[in-house]
Amino acid sequence: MDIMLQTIFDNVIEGNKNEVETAVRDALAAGVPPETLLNTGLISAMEEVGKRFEMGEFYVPEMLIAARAMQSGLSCLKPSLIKSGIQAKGKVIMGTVQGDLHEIGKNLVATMLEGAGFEVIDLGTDVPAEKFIAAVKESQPNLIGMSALLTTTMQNMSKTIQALKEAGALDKVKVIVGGAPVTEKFAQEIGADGYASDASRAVALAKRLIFE
Ligand code: B12
Repeated sequence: MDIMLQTIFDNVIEGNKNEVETAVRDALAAGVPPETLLNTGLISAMEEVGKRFEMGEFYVPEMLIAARAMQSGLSCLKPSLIKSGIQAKGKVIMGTVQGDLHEIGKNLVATMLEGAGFEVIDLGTDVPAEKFIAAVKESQPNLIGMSALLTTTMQNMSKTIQALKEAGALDKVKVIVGGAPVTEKFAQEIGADGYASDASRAVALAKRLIFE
């Protein structure tokens, strides 16, 4: 791995927020493509953090400080990921479902959607079905994006879709789902309109569902 990417990778794992910010800025200035920084530097570091947690080498506090470092790296990268001057093409409501506090993937999907010209309304994490329903009524989006990172909270995607249907909130709105444990098969089973495994596929999916 390139030395700059290695520096980002190592500092995310160690949770060194300031070092991550500096390294991301330096790498951008040196002309490293933002997508490479994102995938090889930031995202792969979070994967390593997950592995260490699974092996019992990392606990929640380590995971949390690594996540903070990743988030600040992501904010430095955001302007480069978002290409300015693109007109909004559609409105998307994003949220992590009830019981789930993981937000990095959801934020990344939101950033990439913004970059592609969508208006994104971010409901945050631990979002109950009622909040999704209220937001649909208030903002009339084209699409809802739900994220879940825990096998336990995945089930709340199904409950939320059910509740949205019962409230008549899905008549004109489509739902896409994602998050590490979510699969295409699961998405179909719970009646979602689409699934994507990463943020750039999420953008392609959103475009397809809204404009085709
Ligand atoms: C960081 C992290 C945390 C942080 C989150 C901080 C934050 N602000 O987000 C903290 C410390 C809070 C945390 C807590 C917990 N965590 Co945690 N966490 C992680 C970790 C290491 C990384 C997740 C991440 O950010 N990945 C990087 C992003 C970019 O990837 P992503 O989220 O998958 O998103 C991408 C795609 O999935 C997709 N996507 C995501 N959302 C959406 C939405 C749509 C619509 C679409 C289309 C696509 C899409 O696109 C994204 C971009 O490419 C994972 C390990 C892992 N490898 O996933 C564990 C992990 C998810 N956590 C786990 C666990 C167990 C927990 C805790 C229960 C630990 C505990 N004992 O307390 C708690 C639960 C708290 C809660 N109620 O939510 C387990 C889950 C196991 C399971 N099968 O359910 C994992 C897998 C770790 C492990 N290997 O055991 N965690």
